[in-house]
Amino acid sequence: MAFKSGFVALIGRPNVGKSTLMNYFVGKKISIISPKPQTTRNSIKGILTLSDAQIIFIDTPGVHPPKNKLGEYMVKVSEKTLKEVDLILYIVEAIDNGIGPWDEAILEKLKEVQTPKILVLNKADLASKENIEILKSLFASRLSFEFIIEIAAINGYNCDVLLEKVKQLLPEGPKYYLDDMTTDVRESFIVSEIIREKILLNLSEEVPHGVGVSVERFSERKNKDILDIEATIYCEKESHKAIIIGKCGQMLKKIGIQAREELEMLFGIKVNLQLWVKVKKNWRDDIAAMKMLGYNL
Ligand code: GDP
Ligand code: MG
Ligand code: K
Repeated sequence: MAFKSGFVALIGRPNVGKSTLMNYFVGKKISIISPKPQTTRNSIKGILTLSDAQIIFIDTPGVHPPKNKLGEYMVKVSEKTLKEVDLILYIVEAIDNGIGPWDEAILEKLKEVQTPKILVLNKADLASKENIEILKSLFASRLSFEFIIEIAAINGYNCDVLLEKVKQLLPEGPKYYLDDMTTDVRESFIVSEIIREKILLNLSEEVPHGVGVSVERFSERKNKDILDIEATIYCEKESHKAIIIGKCGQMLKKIGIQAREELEMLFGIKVNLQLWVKVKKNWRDDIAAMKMLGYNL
């Protein structure tokens, strides 16, 4: 069978379980890739590579749509994205009793695009069979879906069935991302480059050249809209360490604030950034150290 691949947009109002579903499919491989400006800004991609398919999930429009701001969310669910992806997973809650204003707005938007759509009734673990059937026919009467399926992203119920449907609807295509190109490398590289840039911006030239940044932690806090990032700035001399830290830690604080602001814009989520400074002589000559510092050798 031919290899299939494609981009799948996850849409739905806040808290329906978009991130939980993407995490279920992609697990630890979840990635936040440097967005191309204009197009996929703030969208989070999770890449699932299987033997016969590669599925790139896009949690659109951002990791965390502004809560209770329907208008803003709908503006960000760009028609362009919905038209460009290969498949739309529209997620609602199986416990819903009817179609609320968020879903009315989403349905309106979806009417305008020809992209194949699957309606996913998530949180089936909390819903009655009757309610699931009522919702299925209610939504089917409003819009045509390729499939309608109930799942529970929290425990994986029916998720394998959903995955099969997704694969079925994807076009034949190439592997857009290499298997072994772990996306963690990409995201930590982006983070280290941003921190390095802020060091360069704030310090005289001789210090930044001897500086490398290693990202030790990059994780989204469970059920919170916060990304925890911990990184160590390596430099070659004690005197450089003192300069980077600055008087009473002022310089490091400034670098940290600037880096954090940029990371928050990039990832579209609040960032808790912790920075350390360590001396490691001749780190640039040391391949192992380079790898540790995020250079993909
Ligand atoms: P998002 O805003 O659409 O990304 O929603 P999240 O993935 O952040 O999930 C919102 C909340 O719903 C979290 O507390 C999840 O643990 C919970 N949740 C997600 N999927 C399920 C499910 O299948 N069953 C139950 N009971 N809870 C779920
Ligand atoms: Mg989410
Ligand atoms: K979260």
